[in-house]
Amino acid sequence: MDALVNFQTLLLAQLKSGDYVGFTFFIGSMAMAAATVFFFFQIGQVQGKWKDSMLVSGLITFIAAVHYFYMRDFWAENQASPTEFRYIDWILTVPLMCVEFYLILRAFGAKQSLLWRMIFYSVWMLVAGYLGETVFRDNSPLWGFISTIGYVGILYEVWMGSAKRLSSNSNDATLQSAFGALGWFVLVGWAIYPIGYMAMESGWLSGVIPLKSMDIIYNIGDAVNKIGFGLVIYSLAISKSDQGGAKKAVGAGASSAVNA
Ligand SMILES: *C/C=C(C)/C=C/C=C(C)/C=C/C1=C(C)CCCC1(C)C
Repeated sequence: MDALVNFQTLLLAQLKSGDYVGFTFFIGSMAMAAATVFFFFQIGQVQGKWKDSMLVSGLITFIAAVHYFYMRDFWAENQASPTEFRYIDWILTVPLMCVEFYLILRAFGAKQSLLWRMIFYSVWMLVAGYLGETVFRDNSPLWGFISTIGYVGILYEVWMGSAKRLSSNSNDATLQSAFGALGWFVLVGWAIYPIGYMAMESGWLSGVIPLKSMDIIYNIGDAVNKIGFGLVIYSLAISKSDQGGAKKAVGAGASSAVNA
């Protein structure tokens, strides 16, 4: 009985009407759940190694969906930012996005050192951001700056560093256009987060955009970046699988022609 009651408070903490921040948590949890179902089902539609890429896309939105259910509840009960859940989510999902880069570039010679560098930059970025939002809030601009160094490291790899070189040298137009789209997600989509960070109380933008907008901005960022990123991977995986299928069909046609 107790467990049942707890379960109800977990899922049913009420959002009050007019609680727009709360609604974006709710929409976020549903969008992430729906995207997860989609990505997992599509694993069956793609071939070979592309199944790994689709699995990782689904894991990213799955982890986010679970966190969004908790965050919605936390917000409904406390009307305060669920900072811990937020950063636990990010520290799991951002490295998985680095894994996506590694997986699509592996066939073109990506080394594990690239993966670990990108993961190191993201952990750096997120730990510094967390400290700036919690323990050292009075110094949030300084910690935001330290965090940005990690962000710039990721940008460097994707726009100029070895990830970029592998993509440019790949001679594969489909890969290059997907890689380019992912690069824009990292440059523009991820830039949403520092804006949310600066909207926090005492942050640089707190007078400019309304208080309480921090979570709305983070929620929009997550939906755009996690689902959008996954969709780019999906379309790459699908077109690669189709190309593979087409080649096989041509090959089969050729051999039956030979047989005939
Ligand atoms: C799915 C979640 C994603 C893609 C989260 C990305 C988060 C960031 C790019 C956060 C960046 C930050 C800075 C660059 C400076 C201020 C502190 C952060 C952590 C908000």
